[in-house]
Amino acid sequence: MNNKIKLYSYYRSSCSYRIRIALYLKKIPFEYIPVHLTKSGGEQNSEEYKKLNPEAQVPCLIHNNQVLTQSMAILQYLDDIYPSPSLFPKDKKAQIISLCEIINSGIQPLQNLKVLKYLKTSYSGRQKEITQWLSFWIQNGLSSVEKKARENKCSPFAIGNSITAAELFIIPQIYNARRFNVNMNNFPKLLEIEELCKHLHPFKKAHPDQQPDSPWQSRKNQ
Ligand SMILES: N[C@@H](CCC(=O)N[C@@H](CS)C(=O)NCC(=O)O)C(=O)O
Repeated sequence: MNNKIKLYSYYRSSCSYRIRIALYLKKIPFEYIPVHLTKSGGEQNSEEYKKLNPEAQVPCLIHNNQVLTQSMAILQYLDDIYPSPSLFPKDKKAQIISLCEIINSGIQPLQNLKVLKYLKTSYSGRQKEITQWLSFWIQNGLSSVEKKARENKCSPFAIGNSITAAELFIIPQIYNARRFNVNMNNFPKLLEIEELCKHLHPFKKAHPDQQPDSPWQSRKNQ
């Protein structure tokens, strides 16, 4: 039986980015399967993909004939089967999940492609206003994340003394915040976390520009 993990991902998807960082951090080999979220109405909406993941979203991870969706569940699964390094150290688990959820359920759903598409159609494509609206909500959520992370005064990390799932949510969210013109200078602790992570191999490898389906990669290969 082939036990190699398969990850259905899109280079710019922040939820897939979380899983990629975890896989590189834990040194878990995996096969990357791109799902283009915008081409021809979005490959996530194809009947074939929906047979695999009826939620019509990425990430989707296959392991040992199990189909796993929802990045938080996938991260916990990976942490169970490959405990080191731990993404959810037991003594800080609730705090870590609490921070992650500000992004996972408070910010990311609003920046999702299908939500933006809906706003564009319903509000006659007023892109500038839509970006402003989104940028407001991203800043609102990031302010709470910044406050929580600042409570961790004795370490440059968000919670505790090492990288945890918190950084796996923060870094992709910063990437998306920039796409939507959020001024990150309002979040000094988050910038400090970014500076620290951007030099680390798992974060570099998981970056959207490094993915096989990124336009940067196809240009490089031309
Ligand atoms: N709560 C889910 C959200 C997944 C999600 O929203 N994925 C986005 C990309 S980051 C997606 O596939 N969007 C497709 C669409 O909006 O049509 C998770 O954490 O995995």
